[in-house]
Amino acid sequence: MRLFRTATGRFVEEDGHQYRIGALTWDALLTHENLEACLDAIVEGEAPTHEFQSVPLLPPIDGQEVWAAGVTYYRSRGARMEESKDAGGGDFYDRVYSAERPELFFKSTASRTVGHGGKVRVRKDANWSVPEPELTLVVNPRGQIIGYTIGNDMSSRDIEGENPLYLPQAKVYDGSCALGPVVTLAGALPPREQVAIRLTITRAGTTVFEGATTLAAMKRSFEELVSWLGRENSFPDGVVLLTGTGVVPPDDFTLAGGDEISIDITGVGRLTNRVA
Ligand code: DO4
Ligand code: MG
Repeated sequence: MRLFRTATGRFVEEDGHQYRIGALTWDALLTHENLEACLDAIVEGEAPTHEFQSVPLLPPIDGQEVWAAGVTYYRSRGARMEESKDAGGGDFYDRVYSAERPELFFKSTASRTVGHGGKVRVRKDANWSVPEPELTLVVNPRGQIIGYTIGNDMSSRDIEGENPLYLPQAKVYDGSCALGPVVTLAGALPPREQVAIRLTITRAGTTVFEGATTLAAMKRSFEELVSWLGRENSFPDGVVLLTGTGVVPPDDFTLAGGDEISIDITGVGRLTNRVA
């Protein structure tokens, strides 16, 4: 089952048919006591709709905060250590990779986040910018993972590399996050070792970077990340959590205006955005 948030309302999809969710807002769905039963009742009680076809998709968040985990893959640890070695920051990334407490940071709000087909941005005061393709957990206020979507944690590597204390500026700015296209409900995601995450960047029709990993390479469990995030923090409307990147373009790569970024995740779909 998949959930869609669109410009004309919310839809649930089952077996290739879409059904309009009339009465419930996005926040009501994400905080629902029994989301699966509620969606089953809609699928069984309503006729499928065709009005869904050409409706623009919105990012799958409304009142939810967006958080992110970092250095959850060995590849990310190595890339951060390299980019911050001149600033003496390398050791911190090595330590957080194997520490019990994960790196968790506030990433975005709904107003800074774009959906499938929206434009992401690079900072004007950065000269080394990359996308980060990340499986993203959709979590209800009770800390239960109710679904999965795709996240792009846009990052300014020169700013974060200059000083780890600049992380919020490297990570949080207008257009710094893309989410979507849909939410695949929990239970519909294949086993971790079968879930591939692929990043493709094209410039003027030519592929300039392609790379992939699988969830099997992630060091931490989803439950572990959610449990740390929920320590001393409550999320009345639920929260979405990007789980870190295992795909990093080479150090001489930086995004340019007009680049097209596509992220494919097995069982979730493809999120595509252009750089403004
Ligand atoms: O520690 C810096 C950010 C790490 C990150 O965003 C990632 O590993 O995905
Ligand atoms: Mg990241």
